[in-house]
Amino acid sequence: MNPFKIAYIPHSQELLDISFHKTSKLNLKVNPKFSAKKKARLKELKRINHVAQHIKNKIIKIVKSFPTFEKLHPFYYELTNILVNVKNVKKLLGSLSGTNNVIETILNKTVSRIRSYENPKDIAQERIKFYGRISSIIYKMKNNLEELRNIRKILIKLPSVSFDIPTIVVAGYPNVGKSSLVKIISSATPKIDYYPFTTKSINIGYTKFNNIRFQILDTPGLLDRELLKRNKIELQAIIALKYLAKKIAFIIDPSESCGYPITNQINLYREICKLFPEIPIFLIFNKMDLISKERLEIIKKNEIFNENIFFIIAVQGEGIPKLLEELFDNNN
Ligand SMILES: Nc1nc2c(ncn2[C@@H]2O[C@H](COP(=O)(O)OP(=O)(O)O)[C@@H](O)[C@H]2O)c(=O)[nH]1
Ligand SMILES: [Mg+2]
Repeated sequence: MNPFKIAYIPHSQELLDISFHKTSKLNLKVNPKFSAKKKARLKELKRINHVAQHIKNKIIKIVKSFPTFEKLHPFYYELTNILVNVKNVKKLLGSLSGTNNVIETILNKTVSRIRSYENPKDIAQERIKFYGRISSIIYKMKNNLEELRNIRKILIKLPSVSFDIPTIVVAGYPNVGKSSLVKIISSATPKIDYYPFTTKSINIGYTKFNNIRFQILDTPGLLDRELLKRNKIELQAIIALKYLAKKIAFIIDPSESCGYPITNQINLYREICKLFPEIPIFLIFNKMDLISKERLEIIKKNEIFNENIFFIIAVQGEGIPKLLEELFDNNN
C-alpha cells in the first residue's frame, strides 16, 4: 500500500484566511455582569487564542500525517529519497514544526500584555498587532509550504505495491513494448505510445495464473548507462527490480523500431543480470512481426545467447501463452 496519506497542505494565504475567518465567526459571549474592560479583554484573548490554536493544529496535523521515513519499507524509502529527497522533507517539516513554537511564544507575550492593559482600545490594538505578527510568520513559510505541497502531490501518487504477492517486474529499453506486454497479461492499463518514456513512473497490474495471484510491474524504460548517471525516472525501475522483483521479464526489441540499437539493449540486459544475479531473468524478444528470420539469425549468431529466449508479438498476443507458463511457474 502507498504509505503516504498526507493531510492537505494549504498555501500560506489560505491558512491565514481560514484561521482568521473561523475566528471572526467565533462565539464571543462573555458574562454580561463583567465590566466593559474585562469583557473586552476576554473577547480579545479568545480571538488570539483561537487563531493561534487553529494554525498550530493545522501544522501539527500536516507534520503528523507524514510517515516516519525510517519505518518505511526500503522500496518506498528509496523511491521517496530519489523523488523528493528525504533529508530535505525532514528539514521542511522541522521548520514547519518550529513555527508552532514561535507562535506559542508570541501568543504568551501578547496574552500577558493584554492582561496588563486597562484601556479596551489598547487591548484591541494588541490583538491586531498579534494578527500581523502571525501573518508575517506564516508568510515566511510561504516557499516552505509550496515545496511541501509539491512533495505531497508526488508522494500521494506513488504506486500502491504489495509486498506479499509474487512480483514480476518488466524491464528494458524505452519503447520496446513493456507496457504493451503488461497490458495484455494483467489488469494494468498503462499508457502506450510511440514515444520513449511514456511510462514515467511504475504501473501495477494483477493477474491470476493457476489460482496464484501475481503482481506485474511496468517500469519506466532503462538505458544502458552507469547507475550513477541514471535519472530519477530510470532509478524508479532499478528500485522496483531491487526490492520487488521475484522474476524479471526483460524485453528486447530486435527490430530496433524502438529507436535503440540491439547491441545497447543487450548490454543493458547483461548489466541487469550482473546487478541482480539472484533474480531469475526471462529474456524476451518482442515485435517479431517487424523482423525477418534472416536478420534474427544474424543477431543470434553475433550475440551468442546461452539462455532460453521467448519470442513474442505483444500487440497481437502471439507467443504470450508459452511465455506466461514459464513466467508464472513457481518452480522457476
Ligand atoms: N509492431 C509491433 N509493435 C509493437 C509491439 N509491441 C509494442 N509495439 C509498439 O511499440 C510502441 C511502444 O510500446 P510500449 O508498450 O509503449 O513500449 P514501452 O515504452 O517499452 O512501454 C507502441 O507504439 C506499441 O504499439 C509488437 O509486438 N509489434
Ligand atoms: Mg511503457
